This record gives sequence, C-alpha cells and structure tokens, in this order.
Amino acid sequence: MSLSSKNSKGILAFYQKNLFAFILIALIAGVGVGYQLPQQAGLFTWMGELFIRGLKMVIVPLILSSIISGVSNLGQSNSLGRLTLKTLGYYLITSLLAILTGLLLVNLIEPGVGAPIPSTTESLPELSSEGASLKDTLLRMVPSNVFAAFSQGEMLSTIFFAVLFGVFLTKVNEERYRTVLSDFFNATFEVMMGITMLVILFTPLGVFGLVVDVVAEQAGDTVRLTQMAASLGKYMLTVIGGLIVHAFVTLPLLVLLLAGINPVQHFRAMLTPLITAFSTSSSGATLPLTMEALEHKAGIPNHIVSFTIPLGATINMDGTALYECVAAMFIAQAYGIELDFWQQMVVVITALLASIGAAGIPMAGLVMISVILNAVGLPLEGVGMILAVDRILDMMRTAVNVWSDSCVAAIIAHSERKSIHNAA
Ligand code: DAS
Repeated sequence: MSLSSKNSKGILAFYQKNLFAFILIALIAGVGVGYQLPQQAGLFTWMGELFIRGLKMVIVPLILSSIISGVSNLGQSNSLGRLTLKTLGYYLITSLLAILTGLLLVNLIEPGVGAPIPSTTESLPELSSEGASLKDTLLRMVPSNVFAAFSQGEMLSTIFFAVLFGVFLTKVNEERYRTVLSDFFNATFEVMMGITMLVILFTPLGVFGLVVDVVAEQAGDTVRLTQMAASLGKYMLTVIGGLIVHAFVTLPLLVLLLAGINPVQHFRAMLTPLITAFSTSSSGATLPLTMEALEHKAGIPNHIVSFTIPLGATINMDGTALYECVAAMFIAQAYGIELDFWQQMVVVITALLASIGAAGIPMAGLVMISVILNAVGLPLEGVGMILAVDRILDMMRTAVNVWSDSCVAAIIAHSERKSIHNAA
C-alpha cells in the first residue's frame, strides 16, 4: 500500500473515530454563524437539506433489507412472537413513564397559571386529529399498495410488510430458494449499511447547515425571544425538566437494572445519532445512524436492532409523549380550565396515542397536540401559545425519542440473550 493511501486511510480512521467531536464543533460553529450572520444563513442551509436527503435516501431500502434479513435469520423459532411482545411492552412502559413524569411536573410547577393567552389566533399549523386512534394506527399498518408505501416512506406499513415477508421467507419449501433469498437480503443489508456509513461521514456538514438554519430563524428577533422566554419560560423549563429526568434518570435506571449495562457507556455509543436527532428534529432521518451506532458501537445484535429500531422510530416517542401531556396541561392551566383526575388520565392515554401516531419528522408532535385538546375539550387556539418555542423543544424531544429506542433495544437484547441461554 503506497504511503499516500496509507495516510488517507489513517486520516479517515481518525475522522471516523472522532466523528462526534467534529459534529460538536460543527454544531457550535452553526450556532455562532446562525446568530452572527442570520442574513447569510442561506449560504449554508443547503448542506442541512442535502444531509437530510442523504439519510432519507437510505431509510426504506435499509429498513426493508434489515428487517427481512433480521426476521428470516430468526428462522422458524417462536422468537419473533416473543420479540414482538417484549418490544411493544417495553415501548408502552417507557412512554407511560415519560408521560407520568410530565404530568407530575406540570401539576407541581403549574407553568400555565397566569400565562398570557393569545388575543388573536396566530396562524395555527395544520392540526389534524386523525392518525392517532388505535384504529388509524392499525389501518396505517396495512398498505393498500406496498410500492406506494415504500415511495412515500410510510414507515409503519413498510415495517409490517417487511416482517411478513421475512416470516414467509422462512416458510419457503425449496431450501435453495430460501437460501438464495436470505443471502440476497443479508447482502443487500450490508450494501445499505455501507451507503449509510458514507452518508454518516457528512454528518458534521449537515449538522452545521441545520443548526445555522434554526438559529438564524430564531435569532432574527431577540426582542420577541426575550418576551417569549418571560411568558413561556416556566413551560419550557417544565418540558425540558421532564425530558432530563426521563433521559438521565428513568431510562438509565431501566438500562442498568434490566440489562445490567452501564448507561454512561451506552450513552457514549449513541452520541452521534443523538446529536443528529437533536440537529435534525427527525428520529426517522436519524434512523440509519441509530442502527449503525447500536450495532457497531453498542454491540446490540443485528436481528434485535433491525426489528426494534425501525418500529421504535415510528411508534415509540417518549419525548413527544411527555411533551404532549405537558403542553395540553399548560394550555388548560392558561385558560383556567381545571382538569380532574379522570380528565388527566384521558390526557395520559391520548398523549400516548398521539406519540404512537406521530411521524418521526420535524414538528410531528405539535401537529398531533390537537388529539389531546379535542379529547378533553381544550381550545385549539392554545396551540398558538406554544408555537414560538416548539422548534427548540422538538430538537430535545426528538433526541429523547431516539435515546429511548436505543435503551429498549439494549434491554431486549439482554433479555433475549437470557431467553436463548435458558432455552439451551
Ligand atoms: N420530531 C419528532 C421526531 O422526529 C418528534 C416530535 O415532533 O415530537 O421524533
């Protein structure tokens, strides 16, 4: 190998090993440029858009190949049923813990009491309450046209079809057909992970462009920001406080107690996808990085990652669930509407459904808030109160969504190892 190619390999290895540091530098630089040169933001924001497109380019083929190869590698054993039950069960538990944390804090802090309610109904985002009921979620699972589902990036139906395909691949009678198909999807998954690794190399540039865009958008009007901080400071502190408790107390405790894993080490393995989730506000776009980090840094087996993570990025959103609960209670308090215990339980259930129904894209949680407001008869205009600070909260809750998916994957991997060990 020539000296120059040895050097370039060394530089690439050094860059990959310290990728998180480069991303952090890019994030800080992005804040600086966005704040100091908001007018020039357009020169850089295309980098963020290009990076997001690169991540979205790999999602569907990566999910299809990883789930089909993961499920088919499980073979005819009954582990798929067990894996499904464990995955859904832990997702439910962590989301409910997040919501209850938010509910406790919003009742203790009461951020909405005395908050100024909007005089005019500011231009509200497109609020839709469909898509959050269990019926809607089940209907979304079964695609009427799989190719349309793939092309539109419909995650739930893509996952559902991939699991079905993997299950029935294991039932193909002819051994050689089964092997050819299984080898094809295993190889395709390897190719897709290779392309994902290439996209990941551009994360610092993408994060820089995305952060410049967000900061320039907010920094333009410091007066408005200061006014908002005054009236919404307690609201933001309640959401952020709840996210911190859930991310740095509840989930690490679950990982430690249920998987015997050092949460600090697990967190370090997840740094790159977490900072990407924060910068992109999209757990869907971060999905390839989450899968790569869990498999190659956290040591979670591929068949666990490829089944739990695509599902988690779609239906397990602890940060969003907590935010939905706090936001609805904040609006009730601001309008002086007392919610009794049972009405607050309705908020809990509808926040859970809204988080399951929310897509892994920016501002998805805000769009779903109408589900909860409708359920307990709160004014939709209240959304106008939280709109202005939603972007920064979206970045934080998206990172918590991804962190929760990774913790559940670690817990399930540990539990599966025990099940297989006991069965042996
Ligand atoms: N941005 C969503 C996500 O990607 C979360 C949200 O909007 O609440 O997870």
